[in-house]
Amino acid sequence: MTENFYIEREEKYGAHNYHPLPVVLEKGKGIFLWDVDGKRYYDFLSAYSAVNQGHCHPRIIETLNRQADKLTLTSRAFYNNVLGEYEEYVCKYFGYDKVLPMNTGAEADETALKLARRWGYVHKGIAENQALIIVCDGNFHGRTITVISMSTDPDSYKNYGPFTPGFIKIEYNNVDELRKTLEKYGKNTAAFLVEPIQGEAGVYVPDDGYLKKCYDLCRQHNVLFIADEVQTGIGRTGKMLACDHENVRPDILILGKAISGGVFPVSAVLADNEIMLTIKPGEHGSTFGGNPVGCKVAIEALQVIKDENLVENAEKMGKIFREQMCDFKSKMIKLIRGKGLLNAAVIKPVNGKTAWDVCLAMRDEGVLAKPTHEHIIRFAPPLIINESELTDATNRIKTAITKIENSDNV
Ligand code: IF1
Repeated sequence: MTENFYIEREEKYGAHNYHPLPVVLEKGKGIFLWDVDGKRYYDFLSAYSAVNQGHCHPRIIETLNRQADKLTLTSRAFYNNVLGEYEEYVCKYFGYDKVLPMNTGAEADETALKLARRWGYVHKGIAENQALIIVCDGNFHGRTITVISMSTDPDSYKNYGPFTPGFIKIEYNNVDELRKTLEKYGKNTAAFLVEPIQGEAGVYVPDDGYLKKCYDLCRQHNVLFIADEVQTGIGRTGKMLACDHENVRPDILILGKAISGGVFPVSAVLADNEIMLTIKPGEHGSTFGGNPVGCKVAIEALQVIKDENLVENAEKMGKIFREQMCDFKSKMIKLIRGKGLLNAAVIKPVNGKTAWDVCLAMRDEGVLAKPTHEHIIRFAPPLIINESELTDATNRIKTAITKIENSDNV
Protein backbone atom coordinates (compact mmCIF):
# COMPACT_ATOMS: atom_id res chain seq x y z
CA MET A 1 0.00 0.00 0.00
CA THR A 2 1.27 3.44 -0.82
CA GLU A 3 0.86 6.38 1.50
CA ASN A 4 -1.71 7.83 -0.86
CA PHE A 5 -3.96 4.82 -0.43
CA TYR A 6 -4.29 5.52 3.30
CA ILE A 7 -4.71 9.25 2.83
CA GLU A 8 -7.36 8.90 0.13
CA ARG A 9 -9.34 6.34 2.14
CA GLU A 10 -9.49 8.74 5.09
CA GLU A 11 -10.50 11.54 2.76
CA LYS A 12 -13.27 9.42 1.27
CA TYR A 13 -14.84 7.97 4.41
CA GLY A 14 -13.80 10.29 7.23
CA ALA A 15 -15.25 13.69 8.05
CA HIS A 16 -12.95 16.45 6.90
CA ASN A 17 -12.56 18.03 10.32
CA TYR A 18 -8.75 17.85 10.29
CA HIS A 19 -5.98 18.68 7.84
CA PRO A 20 -3.18 16.25 8.78
CA LEU A 21 0.40 16.57 7.67
CA PRO A 22 0.84 14.02 4.85
CA VAL A 23 2.59 11.21 6.71
CA VAL A 24 1.00 7.85 7.54
CA LEU A 25 2.21 6.35 10.80
CA GLU A 26 2.03 2.76 11.90
CA LYS A 27 4.37 2.35 14.86
CA GLY A 28 5.62 4.31 17.85
CA LYS A 29 8.30 3.60 20.43
CA GLY A 30 9.59 6.16 22.90
CA ILE A 31 10.37 9.42 21.13
CA PHE A 32 10.12 7.85 17.66
CA LEU A 33 7.37 7.16 15.14
CA TRP A 34 7.60 5.05 11.98
CA ASP A 35 5.55 5.48 8.82
CA VAL A 36 4.10 2.72 6.66
CA ASP A 37 7.29 2.66 4.59
CA GLY A 38 9.41 2.09 7.68
CA LYS A 39 10.89 5.58 7.79
CA ARG A 40 11.67 6.80 11.32
CA TYR A 41 10.75 10.23 12.72
CA TYR A 42 11.33 12.13 15.92
CA ASP A 43 7.90 12.94 17.34
CA PHE A 44 7.92 16.65 18.14
CA LEU A 45 4.19 16.89 18.79
CA SER A 46 3.59 14.00 21.23
CA ALA A 47 -0.08 13.88 20.19
CA TYR A 48 -0.48 17.43 21.48
CA SER A 49 1.39 16.67 24.71
CA ALA A 50 -0.50 13.46 25.48
CA VAL A 51 2.46 11.13 24.98
CA ASN A 52 4.75 12.76 27.55
CA GLN A 53 6.00 9.35 28.71
CA GLY A 54 6.90 8.32 25.14
CA HIS A 55 5.04 6.05 22.73
CA CYS A 56 3.98 2.61 23.93
CA HIS A 57 5.81 2.86 27.23
CA PRO A 58 6.39 -0.78 28.22
CA ARG A 59 5.17 -0.35 31.81
CA ILE A 60 1.99 1.45 30.75
CA ILE A 61 1.24 -1.04 27.96
CA GLU A 62 1.78 -3.99 30.26
CA THR A 63 -0.61 -2.44 32.78
CA LEU A 64 -3.14 -1.83 30.02
CA ASN A 65 -2.99 -5.42 28.83
CA ARG A 66 -3.18 -6.90 32.31
CA GLN A 67 -6.28 -4.89 33.23
CA ALA A 68 -7.88 -5.34 29.80
CA ASP A 69 -7.66 -9.09 30.33
CA LYS A 70 -9.48 -8.87 33.63
CA LEU A 71 -12.15 -6.16 33.67
CA THR A 72 -12.68 -3.22 31.32
CA LEU A 73 -15.93 -1.53 32.26
CA THR A 74 -18.50 -1.75 35.02
CA SER A 75 -20.02 1.71 34.60
CA ARG A 76 -20.57 3.60 37.81
CA ALA A 77 -23.74 1.65 38.55
CA PHE A 78 -21.52 -0.66 40.63
CA TYR A 79 -18.29 -0.37 42.57
CA ASN A 80 -15.10 -1.91 41.22
CA ASN A 81 -11.81 -2.72 42.90
CA VAL A 82 -9.72 -0.27 40.84
CA LEU A 83 -11.48 3.09 40.83
CA GLY A 84 -10.84 3.82 44.51
CA GLU A 85 -7.18 2.88 44.15
CA TYR A 86 -6.85 5.41 41.34
CA GLU A 87 -8.84 8.08 43.16
CA GLU A 88 -6.64 7.80 46.23
CA TYR A 89 -3.49 7.75 44.10
CA VAL A 90 -4.35 10.79 42.00
CA CYS A 91 -5.67 12.85 44.95
CA LYS A 92 -2.47 12.27 46.93
CA TYR A 93 -0.33 12.84 43.84
CA PHE A 94 -1.76 16.32 43.20
CA GLY A 95 -2.83 17.19 46.74
CA TYR A 96 -6.62 17.46 46.51
CA ASP A 97 -9.49 16.01 48.56
CA LYS A 98 -11.32 14.54 45.61
CA VAL A 99 -11.23 13.69 41.92
CA LEU A 100 -14.03 13.41 39.36
CA PRO A 101 -12.95 11.10 36.53
CA MET A 102 -13.92 11.77 32.91
CA ASN A 103 -12.44 10.76 29.55
CA THR A 104 -11.55 13.75 27.39
CA GLY A 105 -10.25 17.23 28.06
CA ALA A 106 -13.43 18.91 26.85
CA GLU A 107 -15.51 16.77 29.22
CA ALA A 108 -13.25 17.67 32.10
CA ASP A 109 -13.59 21.36 31.24
CA GLU A 110 -17.38 20.97 31.11
CA THR A 111 -17.24 19.26 34.49
CA ALA A 112 -15.19 22.09 35.96
CA LEU A 113 -17.70 24.65 34.65
CA LYS A 114 -20.57 22.73 36.22
CA LEU A 115 -18.72 22.47 39.52
CA ALA A 116 -17.93 26.17 39.51
CA ARG A 117 -21.52 27.18 38.79
CA ARG A 118 -22.83 24.75 41.39
CA TRP A 119 -20.38 26.10 43.98
CA GLY A 120 -21.42 29.64 43.04
CA TYR A 121 -25.07 28.89 43.84
CA VAL A 122 -24.61 26.62 46.85
CA HIS A 123 -21.71 28.33 48.65
CA LYS A 124 -21.30 31.82 47.28
CA GLY A 125 -25.02 32.54 47.16
CA ILE A 126 -25.27 33.71 43.55
CA ALA A 127 -28.92 34.07 42.48
CA GLU A 128 -30.35 31.30 40.29
CA ASN A 129 -29.02 31.26 36.71
CA GLN A 130 -26.91 34.37 37.26
CA ALA A 131 -23.48 32.75 37.64
CA LEU A 132 -20.72 34.13 35.44
CA ILE A 133 -17.39 32.61 34.47
CA ILE A 134 -14.51 34.74 33.26
CA VAL A 135 -12.37 33.28 30.45
CA CYS A 136 -9.54 34.55 28.28
CA ASP A 137 -9.34 35.61 24.65
CA GLY A 138 -7.48 33.03 22.59
CA ASN A 139 -8.44 30.17 24.91
CA PHE A 140 -8.69 26.55 23.83
CA HIS A 141 -10.63 24.18 26.07
CA GLY A 142 -12.09 21.71 23.56
CA ARG A 143 -14.89 21.31 21.06
CA THR A 144 -18.27 20.90 22.81
CA ILE A 145 -20.94 23.58 22.39
CA THR A 146 -20.47 25.04 25.85
CA VAL A 147 -16.71 24.98 25.55
CA ILE A 148 -16.73 26.72 22.16
CA SER A 149 -19.12 29.26 23.67
CA MET A 150 -16.01 30.48 25.51
CA SER A 151 -13.91 30.60 22.34
CA THR A 152 -12.82 33.74 20.52
CA ASP A 153 -11.58 31.79 17.50
CA PRO A 154 -14.10 31.79 14.61
CA ASP A 155 -12.71 28.43 13.38
CA SER A 156 -13.98 26.97 16.66
CA TYR A 157 -17.38 28.66 16.98
CA LYS A 158 -18.54 29.96 13.58
CA ASN A 159 -22.00 28.64 12.59
CA TYR A 160 -22.29 26.48 15.70
CA GLY A 161 -24.54 28.89 17.63
CA PRO A 162 -26.64 29.57 19.61
CA PHE A 163 -24.11 29.48 22.41
CA THR A 164 -24.13 28.89 26.15
CA PRO A 165 -24.45 32.22 27.96
CA GLY A 166 -22.68 33.27 31.15
CA PHE A 167 -19.10 33.83 29.97
CA ILE A 168 -17.14 37.06 30.13
CA LYS A 169 -14.10 37.17 27.84
CA ILE A 170 -11.11 39.26 28.82
CA GLU A 171 -7.63 39.70 27.42
CA TYR A 172 -5.12 36.99 28.36
CA ASN A 173 -2.08 38.11 30.32
CA ASN A 174 -3.87 41.27 31.45
CA VAL A 175 -4.19 41.44 35.25
CA ASP A 176 -5.75 44.88 35.13
CA GLU A 177 -8.63 43.74 33.00
CA LEU A 178 -9.32 40.87 35.39
CA ARG A 179 -9.24 43.34 38.29
CA LYS A 180 -11.72 45.69 36.61
CA THR A 181 -13.97 42.83 35.53
CA LEU A 182 -14.04 41.43 39.04
CA GLU A 183 -14.77 44.87 40.50
CA LYS A 184 -17.76 45.13 38.19
CA TYR A 185 -19.05 41.54 38.09
CA GLY A 186 -17.30 39.86 41.04
CA LYS A 187 -20.50 39.30 43.03
CA ASN A 188 -22.02 37.07 40.37
CA THR A 189 -18.75 35.53 39.22
CA ALA A 190 -18.21 31.90 40.17
CA ALA A 191 -14.84 31.32 38.55
CA PHE A 192 -11.95 32.47 36.41
CA LEU A 193 -10.82 29.77 33.96
CA VAL A 194 -7.33 30.02 32.49
CA GLU A 195 -4.65 28.03 30.66
CA PRO A 196 -1.29 28.67 32.40
CA ILE A 197 0.23 28.75 28.91
CA GLN A 198 -2.11 29.09 25.94
CA GLY A 199 -1.38 26.16 23.64
CA GLU A 200 -3.64 26.68 20.67
CA ALA A 201 -2.95 30.40 20.71
CA GLY A 202 0.63 29.42 19.78
CA VAL A 203 2.34 28.51 23.07
CA TYR A 204 1.68 31.96 24.41
CA VAL A 205 3.53 32.28 27.74
CA PRO A 206 2.11 34.99 30.03
CA ASP A 207 4.32 37.37 32.03
CA ASP A 208 5.95 36.06 35.20
CA GLY A 209 3.59 36.58 38.10
CA TYR A 210 0.43 36.67 35.98
CA LEU A 211 -1.10 33.51 37.41
CA LYS A 212 -0.30 34.46 41.01
CA LYS A 213 -1.79 37.93 40.61
CA CYS A 214 -4.93 36.47 39.02
CA TYR A 215 -5.16 33.92 41.80
CA ASP A 216 -4.89 36.63 44.47
CA LEU A 217 -7.60 38.70 42.76
CA CYS A 218 -9.86 35.66 42.69
CA ARG A 219 -9.30 35.17 46.42
CA GLN A 220 -10.25 38.79 47.13
CA HIS A 221 -13.53 38.39 45.27
CA ASN A 222 -14.39 34.86 46.46
CA VAL A 223 -14.04 33.57 42.90
CA LEU A 224 -12.69 30.10 42.07
CA PHE A 225 -9.40 29.92 40.16
CA ILE A 226 -9.65 27.09 37.60
CA ALA A 227 -6.54 25.98 35.73
CA ASP A 228 -6.91 24.03 32.49
CA GLU A 229 -3.69 22.01 32.60
CA VAL A 230 -4.85 19.49 30.01
CA GLN A 231 -1.89 20.41 27.83
CA THR A 232 0.53 22.07 30.29
CA GLY A 233 0.19 19.56 33.15
CA ILE A 234 2.09 16.38 34.00
CA GLY A 235 5.63 17.67 33.55
CA ARG A 236 5.30 19.25 30.13
CA THR A 237 6.51 22.73 31.14
CA GLY A 238 9.30 21.59 33.48
CA LYS A 239 7.15 21.48 36.62
CA MET A 240 4.54 18.89 37.49
CA LEU A 241 1.93 21.60 36.83
CA ALA A 242 2.55 24.85 34.98
CA CYS A 243 0.88 26.60 37.96
CA ASP A 244 3.76 25.29 40.12
CA HIS A 245 6.05 27.82 38.43
CA GLU A 246 4.22 30.48 40.45
CA ASN A 247 3.27 28.36 43.46
CA VAL A 248 -0.39 28.71 42.63
CA ARG A 249 -2.71 25.91 43.73
CA PRO A 250 -5.84 26.04 41.56
CA ASP A 251 -9.20 25.63 43.31
CA ILE A 252 -10.18 23.37 40.44
CA LEU A 253 -7.51 21.55 38.44
CA ILE A 254 -8.31 20.10 35.00
CA LEU A 255 -6.08 17.33 33.62
CA GLY A 256 -6.22 15.13 30.52
CA LYS A 257 -3.92 13.96 27.74
CA ALA A 258 -0.69 12.81 29.47
CA ILE A 259 -2.49 11.55 32.57
CA SER A 260 -2.70 8.27 30.63
CA GLY A 261 0.51 8.70 28.64
CA GLY A 262 -1.61 8.90 25.50
CA VAL A 263 -2.64 5.28 25.90
CA PHE A 264 -6.31 5.64 26.80
CA PRO A 265 -8.72 8.59 27.02
CA VAL A 266 -8.54 9.68 30.66
CA SER A 267 -9.26 13.12 32.09
CA ALA A 268 -9.71 14.33 35.62
CA VAL A 269 -11.07 17.23 37.61
CA LEU A 270 -9.56 17.73 41.05
CA ALA A 271 -10.92 19.92 43.84
CA ASP A 272 -11.48 19.97 47.58
CA ASN A 273 -14.63 18.81 49.34
CA GLU A 274 -16.37 22.18 49.54
CA ILE A 275 -16.45 22.32 45.76
CA MET A 276 -16.62 18.66 44.78
CA LEU A 277 -19.39 17.65 47.17
CA THR A 278 -21.79 20.17 45.63
CA ILE A 279 -22.49 17.54 42.97
CA LYS A 280 -24.70 14.76 44.34
CA PRO A 281 -25.46 11.26 43.02
CA GLY A 282 -27.17 11.34 39.64
CA GLU A 283 -26.22 14.93 38.91
CA HIS A 284 -23.20 14.34 36.65
CA GLY A 285 -21.21 11.46 35.18
CA SER A 286 -20.05 9.42 32.22
CA THR A 287 -20.35 5.75 31.22
CA PHE A 288 -16.62 5.35 30.69
CA GLY A 289 -15.40 7.86 33.28
CA GLY A 290 -13.35 6.06 35.92
CA ASN A 291 -13.27 2.74 34.04
CA PRO A 292 -10.81 0.17 35.41
CA VAL A 293 -8.55 0.20 32.34
CA GLY A 294 -8.23 3.99 32.30
CA CYS A 295 -7.65 4.05 36.07
CA LYS A 296 -4.86 1.46 36.03
CA VAL A 297 -3.24 3.05 32.99
CA ALA A 298 -3.33 6.49 34.63
CA ILE A 299 -1.72 5.26 37.85
CA GLU A 300 1.11 3.69 35.87
CA ALA A 301 1.52 6.71 33.58
CA LEU A 302 1.73 9.08 36.55
CA GLN A 303 4.16 6.79 38.36
CA VAL A 304 6.40 6.69 35.26
CA ILE A 305 6.61 10.51 35.35
CA LYS A 306 8.07 10.29 38.86
CA ASP A 307 10.21 7.17 38.46
CA GLU A 308 11.91 8.51 35.32
CA ASN A 309 12.31 12.09 36.62
CA LEU A 310 10.52 13.42 33.57
CA VAL A 311 9.62 16.76 35.15
CA GLU A 312 13.29 17.58 35.76
CA ASN A 313 14.25 16.29 32.34
CA ALA A 314 11.63 18.48 30.64
CA GLU A 315 13.04 21.53 32.41
CA LYS A 316 16.63 20.67 31.43
CA MET A 317 15.96 19.63 27.83
CA GLY A 318 13.68 22.63 27.30
CA LYS A 319 16.48 25.03 28.19
CA ILE A 320 18.85 23.25 25.83
CA PHE A 321 16.28 23.24 23.03
CA ARG A 322 15.63 26.97 23.30
CA GLU A 323 19.38 27.69 23.48
CA GLN A 324 20.10 25.59 20.39
CA MET A 325 17.25 27.14 18.44
CA CYS A 326 18.06 30.70 19.50
CA ASP A 327 21.72 30.22 18.44
CA PHE A 328 20.50 29.36 14.94
CA LYS A 329 20.57 32.39 12.66
CA SER A 330 17.58 32.23 10.35
CA LYS A 331 15.43 34.70 8.47
CA MET A 332 12.39 32.51 8.97
CA ILE A 333 12.49 32.18 12.75
CA LYS A 334 11.19 35.40 14.27
CA LEU A 335 10.98 34.10 17.82
CA ILE A 336 11.38 31.00 19.96
CA ARG A 337 9.25 30.85 23.08
CA GLY A 338 8.04 28.30 25.61
CA LYS A 339 8.65 26.62 28.93
CA GLY A 340 10.09 23.19 29.57
CA LEU A 341 9.35 21.05 26.52
CA LEU A 342 6.35 23.08 25.37
CA ASN A 343 7.89 25.43 22.83
CA ALA A 344 7.05 27.19 19.61
CA ALA A 345 8.75 29.03 16.79
CA VAL A 346 7.07 32.03 15.21
CA ILE A 347 7.77 31.79 11.49
CA LYS A 348 8.16 34.60 9.00
CA PRO A 349 7.36 33.38 5.48
CA VAL A 350 10.38 33.46 3.15
CA ASN A 351 10.30 32.74 -0.60
CA GLY A 352 6.52 32.25 -0.21
CA LYS A 353 7.21 29.35 2.16
CA THR A 354 5.11 29.18 5.33
CA ALA A 355 5.13 27.22 8.59
CA TRP A 356 3.32 24.41 6.75
CA ASP A 357 6.18 24.14 4.25
CA VAL A 358 8.67 24.12 7.12
CA CYS A 359 6.77 21.19 8.69
CA LEU A 360 6.86 19.33 5.36
CA ALA A 361 10.60 19.94 5.09
CA MET A 362 11.08 18.82 8.69
CA ARG A 363 9.14 15.67 7.91
CA ASP A 364 11.54 15.00 5.05
CA GLU A 365 14.42 15.40 7.54
CA GLY A 366 12.72 13.00 9.97
CA VAL A 367 11.06 15.30 12.51
CA LEU A 368 7.29 15.61 12.92
CA ALA A 369 5.58 18.77 14.15
CA LYS A 370 2.44 20.66 13.23
CA PRO A 371 1.81 24.32 12.55
CA THR A 372 -0.80 26.26 14.44
CA HIS A 373 -2.31 29.53 13.20
CA GLU A 374 -0.36 29.45 9.92
CA HIS A 375 2.81 31.06 11.25
CA ILE A 376 3.58 29.14 14.45
CA ILE A 377 5.17 25.68 14.85
CA ARG A 378 4.83 23.85 18.14
CA PHE A 379 7.78 21.75 19.38
CA ALA A 380 6.79 19.27 22.07
CA PRO A 381 8.74 15.99 22.08
CA PRO A 382 8.05 13.28 24.65
CA LEU A 383 9.64 14.21 28.00
CA ILE A 384 11.94 11.16 27.88
CA ILE A 385 14.15 12.70 25.17
CA ASN A 386 17.88 12.97 26.06
CA GLU A 387 20.43 15.58 25.07
CA SER A 388 22.03 13.78 22.12
CA GLU A 389 18.63 12.91 20.65
CA LEU A 390 17.49 16.49 21.16
CA THR A 391 20.61 17.83 19.47
CA ASP A 392 20.17 15.47 16.52
CA ALA A 393 16.53 16.51 16.16
CA THR A 394 17.24 20.26 16.37
CA ASN A 395 20.00 19.84 13.77
CA ARG A 396 17.44 18.24 11.47
CA ILE A 397 15.02 21.09 12.12
CA LYS A 398 17.76 23.58 11.24
CA THR A 399 18.64 21.66 8.08
CA ALA A 400 15.00 21.77 7.00
CA ILE A 401 14.76 25.51 7.56
CA THR A 402 18.08 26.17 5.81
CA LYS A 403 16.95 24.16 2.77
CA ILE A 404 13.75 26.22 2.57
CA GLU A 405 15.59 29.50 2.91
CA ASN A 406 18.00 28.53 0.15
CA SER A 407 15.30 27.33 -2.22
CA ASP A 408 14.47 29.94 -4.84
CA ASN A 409 11.14 28.64 -6.17
CA VAL A 410 8.46 31.10 -5.13
C1 IF1 B 1 -7.49 18.97 18.40
C2 IF1 B 1 -4.58 22.82 20.42
C3 IF1 B 1 -3.18 21.28 21.57
C4 IF1 B 1 -6.41 21.67 25.37
C5 IF1 B 1 -6.73 22.30 26.57
C6 IF1 B 1 -8.75 21.11 26.72
C7 IF1 B 1 -8.51 20.45 25.54
C8 IF1 B 1 -7.33 20.73 24.85
C9 IF1 B 1 -5.80 23.30 27.16
C10 IF1 B 1 -9.51 19.47 25.02
C11 IF1 B 1 -7.07 20.07 23.59
C12 IF1 B 1 -6.01 19.86 21.57
C13 IF1 B 1 -7.05 19.10 20.85
C14 IF1 B 1 -6.57 19.17 19.47
C15 IF1 B 1 -5.57 20.15 19.27
C16 IF1 B 1 -5.14 20.42 20.65
C17 IF1 B 1 -4.29 21.49 20.91
F1 IF1 B 1 -3.84 23.04 19.33
F2 IF1 B 1 -5.83 23.01 20.08
F3 IF1 B 1 -4.24 23.70 21.35
F4 IF1 B 1 -3.01 20.34 22.35
F5 IF1 B 1 -2.20 22.08 21.40
N1 IF1 B 1 -7.89 22.02 27.20
N2 IF1 B 1 -6.14 20.34 22.83
O1 IF1 B 1 -5.27 21.98 24.71
O2 IF1 B 1 -9.09 18.17 25.15
O3 IF1 B 1 -11.24 17.15 24.45
O4 IF1 B 1 -9.31 17.13 22.90
O5 IF1 B 1 -9.26 15.72 24.97
O6 IF1 B 1 -7.08 18.24 17.52
O7 IF1 B 1 -8.58 19.55 18.38
P1 IF1 B 1 -9.77 16.98 24.31
